[in-house]
Amino acid sequence: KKHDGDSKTANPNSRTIEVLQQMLDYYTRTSDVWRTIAYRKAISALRQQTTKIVTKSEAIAIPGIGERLAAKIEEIVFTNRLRRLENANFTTEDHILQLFLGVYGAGVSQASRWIAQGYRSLDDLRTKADLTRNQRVGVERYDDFRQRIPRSEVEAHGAIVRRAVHEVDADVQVIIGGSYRRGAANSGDIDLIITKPDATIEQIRDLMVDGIVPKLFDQGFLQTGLATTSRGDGSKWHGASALPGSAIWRRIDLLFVPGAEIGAALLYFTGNDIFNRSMRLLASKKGMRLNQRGLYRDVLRGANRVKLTDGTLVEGRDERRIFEILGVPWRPPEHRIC
Ligand code: DCP
Ligand code: MG
Ligand code: MN
Repeated sequence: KKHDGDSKTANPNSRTIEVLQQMLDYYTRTSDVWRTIAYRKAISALRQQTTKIVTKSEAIAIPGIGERLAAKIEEIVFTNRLRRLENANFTTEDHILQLFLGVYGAGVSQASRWIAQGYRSLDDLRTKADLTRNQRVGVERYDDFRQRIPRSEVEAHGAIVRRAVHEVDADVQVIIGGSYRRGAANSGDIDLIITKPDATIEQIRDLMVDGIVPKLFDQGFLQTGLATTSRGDGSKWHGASALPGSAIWRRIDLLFVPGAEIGAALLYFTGNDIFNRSMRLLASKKGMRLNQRGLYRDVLRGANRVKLTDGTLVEGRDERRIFEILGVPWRPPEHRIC
């Protein structure tokens, strides 16, 4: 019988797995897809072994473990560690990479480029790097944007925008989406869906961008706008806001949604992202297509499921109907966490 509950002592390869796991964590963080797959496979193969794998040739004999990983396994067993993990550069670079990944809008490629250019701290970035305006805001407001936003504060930001909107048009709705709508106790940013039953997206965007956004800047609520990285279709406004009397900037997204698409938009902007992916996949299996604008049928697909036509809109306005048509029992937002 195995040791009670302690899998570390139960598996003869537990130490090897532990070291490989640290490498896997690193490659996951750096989005190194191929190494991530190789390390996952090797770890799961090792977990199934009942004897301790010691040599490279023993390791290679196991399906799922290739030559280079086999060599690493042998090194771990004989030295009880992996040189690569203890390489000083590797460890510090990993920490710096994580630091730089925290800059709003910076992905792995940008963060790695800064490291390659010799930058080692946020101060380096601030004083020496050639930053875009977005990146500069991300660096200056690093600590602000990393903090979670309590639910009550998300509500307060929403209320300020709603008041400004209603002074101009009482029929425009401001709905707080994202993790807030899923019932989260705190959020990473504030997602506000701005919509009106019979309005087009142009009408809502004009109202917001020409009228409300400048007004909210004048009030001192909005602090800065942030350009979209993806090709913007004008349906969003990204920026930062702060409550009166607070020095902390929060990330805020204004999402402009025509009345005819509010159901699909609510579904999309409530998430979470994994839930959205599973709903889109389901739609595609049923020969339909779901996106943030609506549920469509008769989408013609060619080789490799490449979309050839947009298809006909089935439902856009009613969130519940989209569930019904897809044959999925209604899931309240709080239960859309995958
Ligand atoms: N979304 C998505 N896929 C993405 C990004 C976003 O489907 N790659 C959808 C689902 C999200 C919603 O948009 O719930 C809002 O995006 P956020 O990045 O603001 O994520 P959340 O609001 O869910 O979480 P957080 O509290 O971190 O803001
Ligand atoms: Mg959010
Ligand atoms: Mn958001």
